[in-house]
Amino acid sequence: MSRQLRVPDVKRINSELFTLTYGSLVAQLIKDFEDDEEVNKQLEKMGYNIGIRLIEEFLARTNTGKCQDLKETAEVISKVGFKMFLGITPTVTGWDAEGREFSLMFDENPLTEFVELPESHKQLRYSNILCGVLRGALQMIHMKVETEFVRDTLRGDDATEMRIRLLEILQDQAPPGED
Ligand code: MYR
Repeated sequence: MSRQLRVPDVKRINSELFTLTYGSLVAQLIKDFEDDEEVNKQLEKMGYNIGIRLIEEFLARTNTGKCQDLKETAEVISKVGFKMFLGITPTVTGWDAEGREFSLMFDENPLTEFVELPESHKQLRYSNILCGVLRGALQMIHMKVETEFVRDTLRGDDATEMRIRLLEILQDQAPPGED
């Protein structure tokens, strides 16, 4: 009788572990702060502190040169940044007339697999850590941005959309850490 060797799908297991780990982080914050708005802030702040470090790895691993404009930056964020760190490629869309604002549309989001938000947490911006990561990473390349999930299927919206607004191009200065 031949024995079948089953090779575990390590990628899938890692991804599930990642999702569950993030879920427990959010659950712990909810327990600690008992207020969705405060949890949203904490997630964003954590993301920011990750982003200001993660950009170094991103630039080192990708050899990305300076982008010509925000449109190019947006494409790099989606096709290289998100692809590299989360294995997804959100769609860049929704540009304003001045080319200073755009949206990332998430058809998939590894953070929210298996997640359902209870009615009592409808104000929770569950994936807000991603807003912070992007704000921190862009701050390090001198772009001060505002980032926000304006729609989220987890909250019952028809799509998941992060809006990114360029506020200012910064002069050379040390990035403020947020603790
Ligand atoms: C430049 O103009 O200096 C290069 C611009 C590259 C910006 C790329 C930012 C990557 C952010 C990664 C986000 C990943 C979120 C999980």
